[in-house]
Amino acid sequence: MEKKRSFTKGEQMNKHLVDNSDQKLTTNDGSPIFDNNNTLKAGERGPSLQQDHIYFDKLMHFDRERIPERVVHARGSGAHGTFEMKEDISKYTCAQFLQKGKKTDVFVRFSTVAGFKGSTDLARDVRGFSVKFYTEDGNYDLVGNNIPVFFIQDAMNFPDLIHAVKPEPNNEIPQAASAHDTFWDFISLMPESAHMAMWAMSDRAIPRSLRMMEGFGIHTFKLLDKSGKSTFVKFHWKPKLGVHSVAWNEAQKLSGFNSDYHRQDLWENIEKGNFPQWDLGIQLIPEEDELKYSFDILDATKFIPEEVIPVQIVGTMTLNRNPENFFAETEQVAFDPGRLVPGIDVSNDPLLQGRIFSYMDTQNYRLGGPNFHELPINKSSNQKHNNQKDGFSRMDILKGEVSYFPNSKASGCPYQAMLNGTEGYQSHKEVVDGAKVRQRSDSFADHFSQARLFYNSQSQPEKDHIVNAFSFELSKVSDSKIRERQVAILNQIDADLATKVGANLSITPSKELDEMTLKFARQNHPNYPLDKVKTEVDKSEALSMKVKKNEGTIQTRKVAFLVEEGVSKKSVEDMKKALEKEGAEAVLIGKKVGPLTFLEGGTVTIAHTYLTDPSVLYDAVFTPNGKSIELLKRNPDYFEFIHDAYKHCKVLAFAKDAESLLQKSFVEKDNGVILEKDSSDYSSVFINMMKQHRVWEREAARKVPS
Ligand code: HDD
Repeated sequence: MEKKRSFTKGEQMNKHLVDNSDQKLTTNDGSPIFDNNNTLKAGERGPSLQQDHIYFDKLMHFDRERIPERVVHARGSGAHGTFEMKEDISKYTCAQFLQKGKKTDVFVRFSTVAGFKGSTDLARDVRGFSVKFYTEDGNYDLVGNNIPVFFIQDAMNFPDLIHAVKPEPNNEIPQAASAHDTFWDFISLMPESAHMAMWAMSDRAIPRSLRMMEGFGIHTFKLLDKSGKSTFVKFHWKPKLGVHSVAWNEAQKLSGFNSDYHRQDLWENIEKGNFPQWDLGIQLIPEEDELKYSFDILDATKFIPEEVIPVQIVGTMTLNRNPENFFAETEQVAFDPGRLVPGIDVSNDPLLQGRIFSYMDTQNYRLGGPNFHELPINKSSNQKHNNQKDGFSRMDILKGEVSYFPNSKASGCPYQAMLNGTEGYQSHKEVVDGAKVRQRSDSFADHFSQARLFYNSQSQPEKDHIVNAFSFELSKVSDSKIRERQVAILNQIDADLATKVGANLSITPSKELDEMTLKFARQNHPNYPLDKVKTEVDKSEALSMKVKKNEGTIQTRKVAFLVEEGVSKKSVEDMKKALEKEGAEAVLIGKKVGPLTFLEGGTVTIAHTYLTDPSVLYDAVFTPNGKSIELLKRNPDYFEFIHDAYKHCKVLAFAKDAESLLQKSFVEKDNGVILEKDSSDYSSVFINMMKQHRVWEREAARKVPS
């Protein structure tokens, strides 16, 4: 039987759209409302009446508007898009949506982990990266993060990890931050989290944009071919715009100036047609190689270096449509790593196995019962058919008297695939043989080699940022024992790292792990620490975010043009044209909103000012020529703007007349300060420097904190 999708996800959802334009106001039951301002009263000044069904209808709904926020990943932003499979991997999987040329609708939700629903986007935190594929065989959810490893190895520890990182239970402080005692208490007692802690303290945890972060399925999954043969697989999402971060000082300021920074950036770019794209990459591990590596592929605190198994790019995802309604779509979307389709199965990773229960359970609670999969955003784009019925808020109307199987009264329908000679979902027929134990495999006992590999693979500025991040976080820990315990863990990873962090905390790193850390580790591995493991590689280039020479793009980057009355139109236009040719955007920032007159005559409307738009909202800064320079000289906001940009290692360009402004500032000439007088084509020099993302050398040379 040919499988056909009857409609795309978008068309399916459009059937639920409600458009209020030109419509009469009604109650929830459609009864027209005469007056939406006044409750029903006994006389103009009299008491309200019990029979005011219109008021009750309105308030009853309002009183129940909130649903429980997600217990983790509460803060999120979503978008619709398409995934297109470009390579042939039919040898490994029969998953329909992974067949070459297939296009599949997707919904993606990005999130932070620890903060509440209304918390800042710029927290130092892991980012969630969840993709729901609406495939012809039902929904497949890839619920990953922007970091390829996790804090813990077994799902049993998950509630403890989350309790430790969330605000402390007595005073509910701090919000969306891991810099507090309980988090580091837990981490310093769980050496298995050392590797992930390194990633969380790296710039990966403060992305420049949701569009500029990688995604990882993290766990090892299984691809299954038609005959049931399994191949282990790791999934990667590689952003076309590169992987970029902000500076920590910038992140803190952004949280104040625009705590919706990432959400707005995603929304605005999709509205502008700058559709973000990621390539899907896979690492394949033949079944027979399961035990070949220095790490256990079932251990979610480990990744597979790309030098050991290359990432093959097989498809591309494009996000091209914003949700119509945040609550209906982004809030109600229900992800679950257990939503699997034929051709994909889970591995025995104990973290993944535990997730299968938790997501389904939490959606049932959060979305009020077992029919959450009938909500438009969660509904599969192929119609579901089964004998499940009833439950809160059931929307599907099951026809006929039959809701059981087997039956003869409905000719056995809905029938099992096998009865029709076709294949439905098949689990991998793995042979399992083992005693029932609550135990951790010693193949999970190496906690530091990959943390070291990660650190060794970072560029110097990235290493410095990791030192700064640990120093910041541990300085906020009040219990000195916890600080010492964590520095002892860092010493197992890298002595220089531990010494530098220790120096900022007045701690001499201990050579040995703390007794309490050892005690907890020995609960899982009685002979802990075990022999040191030799990793396959000492360094992996893919782990660094450093932009390679002659690579990088400035597409969708925002450049602030600092202008005043009398600015040269030519100077503005020339630079703007050069930037737009590369896909960047020029934004004029003035003292006040409204018209501004050019040197050459004519006006431009200023929509952004120093009041609303600080430097942290922009990737680079340009000061054009014109009479404006004299006014800028007397404007302290101008200097604050360029000083902040300079401090955050951004590229600054100055047209000829504007160079005189430098004398009044603390900006010193370096590779990232571009002067018109130095080059006949200074816009190209500016653009090329911007492609490097930041001038991180400035931190070391100038001692500017970022
Ligand atoms: Fe989880 C949400 C990612 C381990 C239990 N998780 C959630 C979301 C993401 C992740 C991206 C947000 C989904 C959305 O956008 O709606 N979680 C991960 C990753 C993990 C991981 C990458 C490890 C590799 N999670 C994990 C474990 C458990 C959970 C071990 C429990 C045993 N996660 C949940 C949850 C959440 C959730 C409680 C909260 C809201 C939700 O599920 O929908 O079930």
